[in-house]
Amino acid sequence: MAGFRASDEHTAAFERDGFFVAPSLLDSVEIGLLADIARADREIATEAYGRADGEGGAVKLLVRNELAEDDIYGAIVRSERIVRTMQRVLDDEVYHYHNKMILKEAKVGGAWAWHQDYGYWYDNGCLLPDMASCLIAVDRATQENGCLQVLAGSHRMGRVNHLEVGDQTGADPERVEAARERFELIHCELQPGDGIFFHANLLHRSDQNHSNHPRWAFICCYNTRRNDPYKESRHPRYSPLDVWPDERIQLVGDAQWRRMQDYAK
Ligand SMILES: O=C(O)CCC(=O)C(=O)O
Repeated sequence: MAGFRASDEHTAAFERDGFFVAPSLLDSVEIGLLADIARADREIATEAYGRADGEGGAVKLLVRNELAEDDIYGAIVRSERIVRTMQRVLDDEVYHYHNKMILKEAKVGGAWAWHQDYGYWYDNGCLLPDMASCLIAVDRATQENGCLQVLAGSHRMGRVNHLEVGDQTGADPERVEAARERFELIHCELQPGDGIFFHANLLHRSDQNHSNHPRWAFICCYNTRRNDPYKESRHPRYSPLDVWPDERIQLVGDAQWRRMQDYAK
């Protein structure tokens, strides 16, 4: 679905369920480039860090606040198909809040505790939960390798208190237990390139990966202009986001991959 654009049905699903899946958000060439580049990316290999999951494992990730002009990550974050969709579902101009690569490795990949992203971002000076993320499956995501799980409609609960779970911050377990009785649990099984757009108050989690298959995902997080944080924090305040044509994902990705191969010679 190169050139994906959100429809009224997508907007309605986002309002009702707090998320929707966009199959083939990145086409096979684009996701192939992202997977090759990310797996050969020295910064990811050396800088990704672990956070204990409270279940004896650790999640591994690399968060980036800055966007480069010449890499595939920046081209995806700026792509019209994602930015225009975010603007539509959040009903405002959006800017890049940060992006992250989730490295859920085969056999050892850690779990994510139930949480809302706004549970983390609330303390960053964001007054409104008018924020959202787009998760793109780098690898096939299944129940076996710890795909994303969501409680459909739980974003309407508003912000839930968050407490420490291992090195992570998790939503109040009593509230989560009650929410599980009322909101449908969906396992978001995805093919490489599929995307999920989800609201910052949607409760979500994922299991440890005991399978032989890695489950990496790239997540682009956006804030709205009207929700410019009132104070400095670890993620940026508003600055205009340059929106790029969708075709630049492949153009920039191809060039980056060629540079990486030349460098490796
Ligand atoms: O990839 C996952 O399983 C979840 C990641 C997540 O929830 C997050 O980064 O906030």
